[in-house]
Amino acid sequence: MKFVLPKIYPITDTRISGLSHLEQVRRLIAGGATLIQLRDKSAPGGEFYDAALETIAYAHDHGAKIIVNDRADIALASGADGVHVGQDDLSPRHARDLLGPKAIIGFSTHSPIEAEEALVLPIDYIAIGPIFPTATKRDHEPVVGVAGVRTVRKIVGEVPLVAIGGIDRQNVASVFASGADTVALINDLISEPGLIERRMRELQQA
Ligand code: TZP
Ligand code: MG
Repeated sequence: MKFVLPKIYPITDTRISGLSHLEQVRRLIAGGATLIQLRDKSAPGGEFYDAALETIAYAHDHGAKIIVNDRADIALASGADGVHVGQDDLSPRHARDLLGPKAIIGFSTHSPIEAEEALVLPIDYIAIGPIFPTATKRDHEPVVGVAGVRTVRKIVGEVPLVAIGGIDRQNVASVFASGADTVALINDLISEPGLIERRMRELQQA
């Protein structure tokens, strides 16, 4: 059966949470997460690989999947469930060649045009964003708003659509109402380390 994305797709960040990837993953899984992306823009490759390895072991023991951000090489070496690549990373075609048919491959887009171009790629979901302004991603592309989600939903048809950027407990319902299948979040979910499990539960009920 084709992989179905959960509604809430958490992304880790060691700086924002002040916690290791593993500790974030533990708390997110305790709150009900089944798919988590590891994102680390500053760790050296070897460190990110070690973090991926221990996190994947824990996640797999608890029935959850791990997607590695940016680095198809680390996804392959660590036995991750997939990779999430951006416009400037190793292309989805090359990632698919490396990781094989069973891997989950996600691809970032930032406009209706990029989303349309993504339709021919060997990917499992299209991400669109940022939806709202966010301080998490430096120099981010212009926000597309919920109107952008609506436009991209029409373009991509049945392809799973992940919305990202500035999403929180207050605006999440508007993002789903605009056609997103899934929302990916960092700040609202993990910025208060003591509340990660609770936030994960709250978001799933939103
Ligand atoms: N790509 C587009 S916006 C963004 C990424 C990785 C950051 C999302 O983080 P937050 O804190 O949920 O806005
Ligand atoms: Mg990237």
